[in-house]
Amino acid sequence: MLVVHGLDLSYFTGKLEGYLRAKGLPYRLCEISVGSFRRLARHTGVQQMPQLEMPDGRWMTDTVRIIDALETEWPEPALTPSDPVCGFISGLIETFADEHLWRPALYYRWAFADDARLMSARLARGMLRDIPGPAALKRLPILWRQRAHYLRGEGVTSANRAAIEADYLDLLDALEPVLSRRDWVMGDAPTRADIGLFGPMFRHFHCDPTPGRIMRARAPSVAAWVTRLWALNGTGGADARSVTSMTDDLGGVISLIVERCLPELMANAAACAAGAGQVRYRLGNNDIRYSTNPYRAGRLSRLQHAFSALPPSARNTLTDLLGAAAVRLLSGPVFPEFVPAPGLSDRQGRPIR
Ligand SMILES: N[C@@H](CCC(=O)N[C@@H](CS)C(=O)NCC(=O)O)C(=O)O
Repeated sequence: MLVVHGLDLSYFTGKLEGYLRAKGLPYRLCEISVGSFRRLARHTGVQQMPQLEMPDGRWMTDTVRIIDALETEWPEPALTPSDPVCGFISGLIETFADEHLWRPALYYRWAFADDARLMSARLARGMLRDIPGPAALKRLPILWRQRAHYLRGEGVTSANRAAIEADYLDLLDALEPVLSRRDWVMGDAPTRADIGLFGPMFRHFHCDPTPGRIMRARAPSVAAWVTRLWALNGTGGADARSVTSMTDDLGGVISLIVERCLPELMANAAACAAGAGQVRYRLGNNDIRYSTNPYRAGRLSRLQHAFSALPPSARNTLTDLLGAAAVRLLSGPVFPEFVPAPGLSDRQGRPIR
C-alpha cells in the first residue's frame, strides 16, 4: 500500500490525498513528527510534506511530480484531460491553486486568533509530539514561526489584508455558480484543476474555523464539492478524457488567474532571473513583497514549456480565452526549468545547510 507521510492539516498532504482518493489508490497516512520530517527528507532531497513511500521502496515528493508520475503508472481513470486546451487549463488552475492561493490560505490560518490558537495547538500535540515539554508552551514558538514565515514572509501587511482576503472571497464567488450546476470544476469528471484547488480549499478554507464559516455561508456548493471529492474512491467511471471543451462559466476563475496569479508568477520569475532577493508585485492597489521563490519560478517555466508545445490551433483558442497579455507572458521570455540544487533543499528549492 502507498504510505503518505504528512499531516492531516497540511495543504499539500490534503492535495495528494484528494488525488489518491479520486484515483481509487489505497493509501495510509503516517503522521510526520519533527524528527521524521528531517529524516524523510533524505529520501527525496527536499524537506517538505508530503513524502510518498511507494510499495516498491521508491520515494517521491512534490505533488506535481508525484501526480505526473502516477498518471503515467496508473493511467485509469485519467485526471488530465487529453484535449490540449483543457489539459493546459487544468494545469494552469492547479498552478494557481498551488502557488497563488498559498498566501490567502496561510493568511486565514495564522492571522485570525481562533484559527491560529487551534492550529498551533494541533501542531504542538501532533508534529511536535517528539519534542519534550507541555503542548501549551510548544504552541508559542510554532505561532511565532508560522507568522514569521507565512504572514510576514509571504508579504502580508495590515495594508494588503483586504486584497488577500479578496483572493479567497472572489474565488468562492467565481466557483459557486459553477459547482452549483455540476459536480466538477471543468466538466463531468474530476481533473487536475479539482485536485489542485482541493489543496487550499479542503485543509485550509474548508476545515479552518474562519474561512470555513465564510465558505458555508457564501458558497455552499463549494463546500459540497470539497466533501464530494474527499468521499471519492475512484471516479465511478468518470474520466478526464471526456472533458474536451471549455465551459463559459469558468470565466471568473480564469480572470482571477490572468489578473492576479500570472503577473505574480512573472514578477517572481523575473526577480529570480535577475538574482534579486525580493520580488515586488501589485495585487489590486497594494504592494506585496516577499523573498524570491525559485520553485515558484519553476512552475511558471513549466506552464511556458507546456504552452510552447501546444499546436497553433490550441494556442489560438487559449489566446481567445486568456487574452493577449497572458499569452505574451506564457510565450516568453521562457525561464529555465527549475532543477533542485544537489543536497537537501526546502519547499522553495533553496539549499538547506
Ligand atoms: N510544491 C510542493 C509543496 C509542499 C509544501 O509546501 N508542503 C508544506 C506543507 S503543506 C511544507 O512542507 N511546509 C514545510 C514547512 O512549513 O517548513 C508540493 O507540491 O508538494
